Amino acid sequence: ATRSSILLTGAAGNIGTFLRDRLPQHGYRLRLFDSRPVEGEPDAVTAELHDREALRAAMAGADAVVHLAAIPLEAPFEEILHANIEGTYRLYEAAREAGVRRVVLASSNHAVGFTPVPAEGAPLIPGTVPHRPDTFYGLSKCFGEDLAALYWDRHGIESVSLRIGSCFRAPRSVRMLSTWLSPDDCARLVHAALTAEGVGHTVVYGSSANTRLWWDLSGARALGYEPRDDSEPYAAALLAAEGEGPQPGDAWLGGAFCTDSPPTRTP
Ligand code: 15L
Repeated sequence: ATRSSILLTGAAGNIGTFLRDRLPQHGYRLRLFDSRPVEGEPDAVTAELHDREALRAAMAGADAVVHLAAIPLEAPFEEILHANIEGTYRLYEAAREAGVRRVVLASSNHAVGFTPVPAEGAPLIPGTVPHRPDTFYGLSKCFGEDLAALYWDRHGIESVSLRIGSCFRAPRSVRMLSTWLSPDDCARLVHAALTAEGVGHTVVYGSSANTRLWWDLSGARALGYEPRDDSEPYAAALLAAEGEGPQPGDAWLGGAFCTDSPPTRTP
């Protein structure tokens, strides 16, 4: 069978690097795109999403796009506007022009960051809660989800928007015991989002099968995602290091992003 060809934007980034290492094992051929050079990948395209010609050339013949490219933390509004909001618009326009049928979009828990953390024993947060962005960064992810909906309703381009939790090699805080998405589960989730049929425009949460999960993974499971990892083995060490006392922002899903000093991009 011919392997499908995926345009991966943000290929040099944190999640991009995880997916570069893993998606080929799921049977994909990758074309890499990033504003920064991708280490060890001479064929990667180094260009801005605003470079229409470079994006058009990279998109030509792709079966689908996995769109990760963005400023991944809080930044001044003008920077978010340029990179995340306009960048995602440019991506969808290029997909429409190239006739690409599916986009897997990296949204974020920060699109709903000001949603209260569920009390113990309360139902998990469903994918249908209203947008409650916690930062301009989170707002750009709300925009991305809505743009995805627009391009489905108006142009018939399917999207799966993944409200990713915290995708790192290992959880880095007590909060991430709830939000962690392991790199392997991330690849499983993206594979499911690329292959599920009839997704239209779907929004799902992306986490591993964490014991302390806050949100409902049934949307992702309906795509065929079967998480295999759980952050719980990291719990004892993280709780010992951090203590069980309250942390700034921990009443809300977005954690530190909900405080007066959300994490910002280091240049
Ligand atoms: C995100 O959206 C960020 O890009 C990432 O750096 C993490 O901070 C993550 O959310 C999180 O909520 O932990």
